[in-house]
Amino acid sequence: PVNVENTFTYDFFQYTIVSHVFTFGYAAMAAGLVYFVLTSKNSLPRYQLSSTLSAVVMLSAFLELLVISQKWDSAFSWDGEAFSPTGTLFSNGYRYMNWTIDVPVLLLQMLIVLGVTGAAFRRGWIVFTVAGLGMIYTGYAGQFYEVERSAPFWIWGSISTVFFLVILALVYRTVYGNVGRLPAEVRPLVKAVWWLLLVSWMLYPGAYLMPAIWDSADGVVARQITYTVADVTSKVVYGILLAVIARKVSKHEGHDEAVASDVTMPRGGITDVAAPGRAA
Ligand code: RET
Repeated sequence: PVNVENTFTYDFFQYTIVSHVFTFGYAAMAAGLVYFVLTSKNSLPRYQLSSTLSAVVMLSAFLELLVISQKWDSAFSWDGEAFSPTGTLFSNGYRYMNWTIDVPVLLLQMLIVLGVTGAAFRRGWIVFTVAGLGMIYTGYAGQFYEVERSAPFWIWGSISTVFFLVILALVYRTVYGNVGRLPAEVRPLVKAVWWLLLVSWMLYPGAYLMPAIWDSADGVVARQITYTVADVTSKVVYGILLAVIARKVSKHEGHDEAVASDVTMPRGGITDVAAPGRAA
C-alpha cells in the first residue's frame, strides 16, 4: 500500500482533523498568492523576481495540496463505524513532485534577496538545485518502503540526509556571509531566515520518519499536521520574511513605493528617511 496512511482505519476525529488541516494548507497557499502578487511593487525591480517566485511556489503548492486533499476524501469512506480504505490509494508522493519545483525556487529567492551576484550566484544556484533534487528523489525512492521499513527506507533516507546537510551548510554560509553587507535594520530578519529555514525544513524528515516513530492512525494525523506546518512556514512565512527584507532594503535605498508603503511610519514621518536622493 506504499504509504502508511492506507494501512489504518480512522475514527471521526482523526479523519476530519486531517481533512481540515489539508483545507487550511491550500487556503494558506491561495492567500499567500494574493499577498505576493499585490506587494511585489513595494520592492526595487531587482527583488521583484523573488515575489514572482513566491507566487510560483504558492500556485504549485495550492494545486498539490488540493489534489492530496481530494485523494484523502476518496481513499476512505464511512462504513458505519470508522473511515476505512476504499481501495483508492492515498499517496504522499505528490508532495515530493511539488518539492521538485519549490525547493530550488525557495533557495533561489534567498540568493536574490540577500543580494548574491556573479559567480557566487551561479555556483549557489547550481549547488542548491543539484543537491535539492538529489535530496528529494532519493527520499522519494525511500518512501515507497515506509510500510515495511526495509533497508531501502533507511538507505535512501540516509543518502537524502547527506544532500540535506550540503544544502544547510550552503544556506548558513549564504546568510552569515552576506548579513554584514546589508543595512543594520534588516540584519535580525536575515538571521531569522536561517532559523526559519532550519526549523521548518527539519519537519520534513520528521514526517518521513513518523511511521517508524508512531505507526498508528494518530501518527498519521500527527504526520499530516507536521507536513502542513512545514509547508506553511517554509513557503508562506518564509516568502513573507523575504518580501519584508526586500522592502526594507529597498526603502533604505530610497525606493519610492517602499517608503510610501511602510505602514509603521507615522504620517509626515517621511522626512525621517535619510536616503540618497531624498530631501530630509
Ligand atoms: C526527505 C527524505 C528523508 C531525509 C530528508 C528529507 C528532506 C526533505 C526536505 C524537504 C523540504 C521540502 C520543502 C518544500 C517546500 O516547498 C526527502 C523527507 C532529509 C528537507 C522545503
